[in-house]
Amino acid sequence: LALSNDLRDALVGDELVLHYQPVIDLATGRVRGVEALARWHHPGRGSVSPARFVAVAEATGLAPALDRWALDRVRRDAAALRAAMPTLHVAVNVSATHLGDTDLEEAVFSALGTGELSARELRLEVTESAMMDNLDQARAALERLKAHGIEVAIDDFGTGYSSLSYLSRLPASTVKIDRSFVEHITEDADARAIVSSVIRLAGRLRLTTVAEGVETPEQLAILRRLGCTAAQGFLFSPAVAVADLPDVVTRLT
Ligand code: G
Ligand code: G
Ligand code: MN
Ligand code: NA
Repeated sequence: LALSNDLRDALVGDELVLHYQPVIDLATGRVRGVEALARWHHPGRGSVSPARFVAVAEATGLAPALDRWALDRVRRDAAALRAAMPTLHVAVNVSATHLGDTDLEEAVFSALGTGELSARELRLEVTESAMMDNLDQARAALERLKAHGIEVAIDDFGTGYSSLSYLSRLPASTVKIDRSFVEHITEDADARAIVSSVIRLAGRLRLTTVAEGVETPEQLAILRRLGCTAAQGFLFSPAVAVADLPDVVTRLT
C-alpha cells in the first residue's frame, strides 16, 4: 500500500507532528493536562487525517512504529509542554493492537529513560475495543504500567461492546466518554442517561471521567451537574501546536 510506505518514511523522517488539546478540570476550571494528537501533512497528499493513517498503521504492522514515534515526540516536547502549564500531564494515544507485547512497554520506558519526561507526567489512552480484544493480556499490561506509576485511560468509552462491569476489571485510572454521547447530551435523554451511569459507576470505582468533544456551554453545564471530572473539546480549544499552547493555557486560566 502506497500510503503505508509513505507513513513508514514519514515516521523515520520525523515528518508528523503532535498537537496538544487542553483537558479542563470541571471543579476548578483549570487546565489539568493535554492530549497529544498526531497530525500528518504529506508533501503531495496534503493533510492526512489521523483516523485514516492510524487505521493504515494498524492494518500494515506500523502501529508499534507510530506509538514509538509519538512517545519519543512527547519526550522531546516535554520541556516546552511543562513550561506552558501548571502541572504537566500528557496523554498519548497508543494503538493497542500490541498492548501486552513487550514492544509498547519498551517504547514507554525508552521515552522515560532519559529523564526528560516522568512516569507521573505521562498517561496512555487505549481504546475500549482494543482492551476487550484480549482482556487478560490488557489487564496484565495495565498492571505492569501502573506498577511503574503510569496511568491509563480507557478511550472512546461507550462505543464498544463491553458492559459497564468491565470497568471494575481493568486497572485503569480514567474513563474517556466518547464524543458521540456528548454530542447528543442536551436533547437526547438516552445519551444523558448513559453518560450519567458511566460517571456514577466510574466515581464508585474511583475512576476519573473525561468528556470528549464538548462544544457548547449547555453540554458543559450538564456534564458538570452529572459530576464529570474533566472535559475537552472545541468549547475550550482544539489541539494546537506546542508553540501556541502557552497562549491557549493563559486564555483558559
Ligand atoms: O485528532 P483527531 O483528529 O481527528 O483524531 C482521530 C483519531 O485518531 C482519534 O481516535 C485519536 O485517538 C486517534 N489518534 C490521534 N493521534 C494519534 C496517535 O498519535 N496515535 C494513535 N494510535 N491514535 C491517534
Ligand atoms: O482520541 P480520540 O478519538 O477521542 O480523538 C479526539 C478526536 O476528536 C480528535 O480527532 C480531535 O481533533 C477531535 N475533537 C476534539 N475536540 C472536538 C470537538 O469539540 N468536536 C469535534 N467534533 N471533534 C473534536
Ligand atoms: Mn484519545
Ligand atoms: Na476518544
